[in-house]
Amino acid sequence: MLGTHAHSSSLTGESGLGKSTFVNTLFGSPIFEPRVPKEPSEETATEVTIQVHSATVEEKGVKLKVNVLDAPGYGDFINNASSWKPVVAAIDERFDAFLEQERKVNRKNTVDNRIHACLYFIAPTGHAYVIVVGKY
Ligand SMILES: Nc1nc2c(ncn2[C@@H]2O[C@H](COP(=O)(O)OP(=O)(O)O)[C@@H](O)[C@H]2O)c(=O)[nH]1
Ligand SMILES: [Mg+2]
Repeated sequence: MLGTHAHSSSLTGESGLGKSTFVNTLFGSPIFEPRVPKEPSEETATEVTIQVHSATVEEKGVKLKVNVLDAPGYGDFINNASSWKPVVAAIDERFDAFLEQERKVNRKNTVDNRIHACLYFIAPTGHAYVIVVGKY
């Protein structure tokens, strides 16, 4: 083993666009569990939450810790004007946490949880890209 590297991504887009499937295929690892249909009586979320899915993938002796931030609920409501806020907050928080560690005298055990890549999925249906984030 040559050491463990970490990579964090943020995954954003409406439900059912294939985000989880894409990430599982990209890393060749079941980072996201297969989708389980909801019971009709099950309560649906009323706000966007951030869920972190992690896995360690290994290729030719190099281990990579993959963290994927999912934002279930993004763009799924009638009013999606604030859907972007938890996503941006999660990116900012991780950046701030890294900066805080960089300011310390001892930076030996620095953990880098910053988001390295943001993937935004656009629905292939409809006539145009509906801007959820663009107005702010
Ligand atoms: N036809 C087709 N179906 C896909 C593709 N990617 C995902 N799916 C299906 O679309 C559904 C939603 O996928 P999922 O990855 O859970 O979407 P998410 O809600 O954006 O994470 C699942 O039933 C997948 O099997 C694709 O490239 N083509
Ligand atoms: Mg998903």
